[in-house]
Amino acid sequence: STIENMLRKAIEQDGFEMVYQPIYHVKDQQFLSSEALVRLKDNTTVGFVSPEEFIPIAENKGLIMELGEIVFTKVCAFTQEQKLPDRGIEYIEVNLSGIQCVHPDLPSQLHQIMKKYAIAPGFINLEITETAFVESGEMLQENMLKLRQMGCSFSMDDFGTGYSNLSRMAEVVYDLVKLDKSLIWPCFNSEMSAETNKANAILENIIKLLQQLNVNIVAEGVETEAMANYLNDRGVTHLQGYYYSKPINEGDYLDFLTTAT
Ligand code: G
Ligand code: G
Ligand code: MN
Ligand code: NA
Repeated sequence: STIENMLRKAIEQDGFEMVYQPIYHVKDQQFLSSEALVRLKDNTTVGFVSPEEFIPIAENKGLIMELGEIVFTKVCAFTQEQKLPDRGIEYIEVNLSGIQCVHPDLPSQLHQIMKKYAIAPGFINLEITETAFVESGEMLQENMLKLRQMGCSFSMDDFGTGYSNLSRMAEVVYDLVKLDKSLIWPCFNSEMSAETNKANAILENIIKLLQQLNVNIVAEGVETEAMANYLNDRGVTHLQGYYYSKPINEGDYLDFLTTAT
């Protein structure tokens, strides 16, 4: 496909760029973390191809480990060059796809890159989708254990979208759960319907459940002040979304950090 060709070319010719979406820490009232998201430059349109399109192709064509290496190297190089920990940033969240999570080379790949750029593993939070957590077997457990022993932390991403296998919530270890926007947005329909009321009941009780599991919660897709207030009132600890900032390039992220708060 054309996307496959673009991917292969980008892997050879440094055709990727990372963007960062700041995450608001309610208790500290500051943007102490961010999510790193990869962008594939599209030279034909001056725009970008969405990762929703090219990540699945990278996975199917056996390119995802190479892409993951590029992504992680960019995050670590940026962190070192710009001394993000000295700017108060506590950690950066990096997405891992299902195939990366269960690849036997993952822990050593990440370890080598962190070592090369002198990044403390505690600075790295790995986002694994709910579905991968639930489907995965021993390889994921082994990889996570190794990475956790190094000092990395974990987020369960897209919570509420896959098979929320609640019985496994007790077995797997994670530091943060990211509430998907599809759990949040239906609570903010303009007309108050029975559906809105149910969506509210679901969200409120999921928040309570996660609080009882003693896990921090990141709400995704926070687009309005009303959403931010609602989540804040219910004790959600971390807020992420366009209300605060879109994912922004390195330069804009540095500007954001100096002007925000
Ligand atoms: O904002 P955005 O369109 O970037 O994200 C779309 C999807 O692509 C998200 O679900 C996200 O998990 C995935 N994604 C974005 N960046 C990366 C990355 O660096 N690695 C992997 N594996 N997935 C990513
Ligand atoms: O699957 P994951 O949670 O990693 O993907 C994050 C995706 O959500 C990215 O595509 C990112 O650009 C997008 N995103 C982040 N904040 C918002 C928001 O407030 N509104 C919308 N519509 N998308 C958002
Ligand atoms: Mn994510
Ligand atoms: Na994701």
